[in-house]
Amino acid sequence: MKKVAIIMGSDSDWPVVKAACAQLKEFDIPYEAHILSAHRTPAQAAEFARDARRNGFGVLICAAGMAAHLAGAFAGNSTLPVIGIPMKGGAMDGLDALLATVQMPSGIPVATVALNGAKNAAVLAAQILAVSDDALAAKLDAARTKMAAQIVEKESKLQVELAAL
Ligand code: RP5
Repeated sequence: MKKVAIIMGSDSDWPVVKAACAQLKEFDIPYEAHILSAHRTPAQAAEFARDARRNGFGVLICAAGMAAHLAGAFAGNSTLPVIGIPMKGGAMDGLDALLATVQMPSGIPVATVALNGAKNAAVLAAQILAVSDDALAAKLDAARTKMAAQIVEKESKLQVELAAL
């Protein structure tokens, strides 16, 4: 199976980004996580992105806050699918990162998840890899079934509470 690369701009992103690692691990998807910065280590970030396909990666997840150019820089240096996680925080509490990540120029897409949306970034990466992996697709189906069962249980509890009012 192709690997997923999880790149974050700083170690301050890790407490949120580790949820993406946990989700990939749950699906048994091989991954690597690295700190690379579009601004502080631009050459290393560009090199990683340019070599990613050759190094066995299938999807790139990039998390960054504030002037969040990391996902865009990776997208500009690779034709692998790039998923951007805009990080909350800073003077605008993430609105700046959200816009910097999502508003990409035509032809260089970044699939942007919600602020701090690390889990969804991993699930989307899994869905991309599952296009050509039936076993992984079955795991995604099982996760959806589990989620649905949890909602059914919550609905039952709500109805019990309502009846007791
Ligand atoms: C971004 O700036 C990083 O991704 C991080 O979200 C933010 C703050 O970085 P630090 O100042 O904590 O290193 O590049």
